[in-house]
This record gives sequence, structure tokens and C-alpha cells, in this order.
Amino acid sequence: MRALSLALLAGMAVTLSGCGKQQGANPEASAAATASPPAAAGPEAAPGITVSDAIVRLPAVPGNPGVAYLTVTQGAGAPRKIAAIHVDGVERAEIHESATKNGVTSMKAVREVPLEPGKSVQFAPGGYHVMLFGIGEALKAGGTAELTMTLDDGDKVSVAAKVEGLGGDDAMAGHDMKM
Ligand SMILES: [Cu+2]
Repeated sequence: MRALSLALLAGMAVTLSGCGKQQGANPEASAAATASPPAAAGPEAAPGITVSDAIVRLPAVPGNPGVAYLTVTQGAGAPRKIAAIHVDGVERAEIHESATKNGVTSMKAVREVPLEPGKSVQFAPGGYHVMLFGIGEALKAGGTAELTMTLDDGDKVSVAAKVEGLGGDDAMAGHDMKM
């Protein structure tokens, strides 16, 4: 009983910090974002591009879209672009961007995400995220799924994304699904 209510509370917290809210609504997330050095990927990363903190969040309701979050860091070199992100076991993945205008949050699909040398781009609630449609049975909470990012020049970076079940409906929060 207690565990259940805690889980529900945690789910609500995730929902509240979802697309509808900006950073700062969640002090922990902000602190974490500040603590992780954005440009300190280290010399070994240059001129490479790395993907970190990749997670796949399953929907609370099977059949609904899930969402993936990650951090992409470019070490050095000419600015590159993220052209696509794919998750194994998912039929279709789209890069979306959420934005809040006049108190209304909506999202749109974006073709590419620009990177900057020495900087990180965060896919996180309220901003860029990867919408996952048609999530297969193979993806289970507590497991991993291979996430592959394709760059504008065709280079690919693959990482194992953690699969989380604490979805709530945050993947849908603030989303205008009319595409
Ligand atoms: Cu979306």
C-alpha cells in the first residue's frame, strides 16, 4: 500500500516536471544539470560526439507513445547536426521539440538538431525529446534498448539506453498530438 502511493507520487512528480513545466520547477533536475559539466567531455571526446544519460520511458498505457531522453555532446570540429534517432524494438521514433508560448505547451517534429563544438544538447522534458511509436514487447522496464543516433553526415553513435517503466503519461503531457 505504502509502496503503491510512493510510486504514484513519484509518477506525479515526473508528470509535473514534464513538458508543461520549465526547468527550475524541479530543483533536483536543475542542480543535476548544473553539476554535469557541459563542455567538459574531455579531450578524448574531441572531435567525437558522445551520447550519455540515454533513457527510454515506457508509456503507462500500452499502445501510447513512449519517450526517450539523452544528452549529446560534441567535442570539437565543425558543428554537426543530429539527423535521426532510432531505438531498437520501436517501430518509429521522431525527434520532437516542446515549447511553451503564452502558457500553452505544444510540440512539433523537428528535422534536425544542431550541435555546437564544446557543448551539450539535452533531450529532456520541456524541450527536445524523442517520441517513440509502436513500442515492442521486447522493451521491458529495468532492461536496456539500443539507441542509435545518426548525424547529418551519416555517422552513427549507438548506446544502451536504460528502459524505465515510470511513465505516467508524461510523454503526452502538454502534447498537441495533431501533427
Ligand atoms: Cu513529443
